[in-house]
Amino acid sequence: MKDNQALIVVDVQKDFLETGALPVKEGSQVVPVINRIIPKFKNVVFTQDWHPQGHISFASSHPGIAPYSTIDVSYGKQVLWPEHCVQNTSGAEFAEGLNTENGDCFVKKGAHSDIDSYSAFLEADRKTKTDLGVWLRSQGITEVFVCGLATDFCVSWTALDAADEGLRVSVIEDASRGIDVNGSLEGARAAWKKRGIKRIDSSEIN
Ligand code: VGL
Ligand code: ZN
Repeated sequence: MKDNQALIVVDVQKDFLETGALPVKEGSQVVPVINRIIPKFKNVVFTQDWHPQGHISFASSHPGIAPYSTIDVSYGKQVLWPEHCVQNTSGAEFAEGLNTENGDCFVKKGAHSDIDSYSAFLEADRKTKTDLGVWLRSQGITEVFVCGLATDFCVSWTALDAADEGLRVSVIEDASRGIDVNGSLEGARAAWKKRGIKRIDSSEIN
């Protein structure tokens, strides 16, 4: 455990588990892996996707357009999803059994109706910042380990923005699972490589 390292656990919420509204294959399998590594970190961050009803990322907000298709919005391309992680619903709660008790920082994102936010640092307009960057700096953190759901969306965007913040970044792949829509998983891994983001297994954390 090093004082300058943090674990960032991204969106391990009921709606992203196998039985959730936006199911991620094998999603629940990340829970025991994450619980095992939490005690190895002095600083642990938990994020939650936290959307208002009628959110721009919901297919139901765009009549006639099917879930998992992509549309153009003011800030670029937006994949449309089934309604998920609506604020204060059970689907937005952390997965059963995830040890969030000793979390040091909790970040809710995607709460603006007209902007999505995959990243825990910066919303999809690439302007609206969360408090996470400031918090990490205030704790003297220079290296982060990112895991959770989904590998190719919120985990990936969070890892890339962490690199932009000047942090050393690793994605813990066995503590993450992906959605893999239209080559998104392969695209994410290619982007990490370009940015010097490492792919590791939880067994490499000691
Ligand atoms: C996520 C799609 C939509 C994620 C969130 O947590 O990866 N994916 N909202
Ligand atoms: Zn979302």
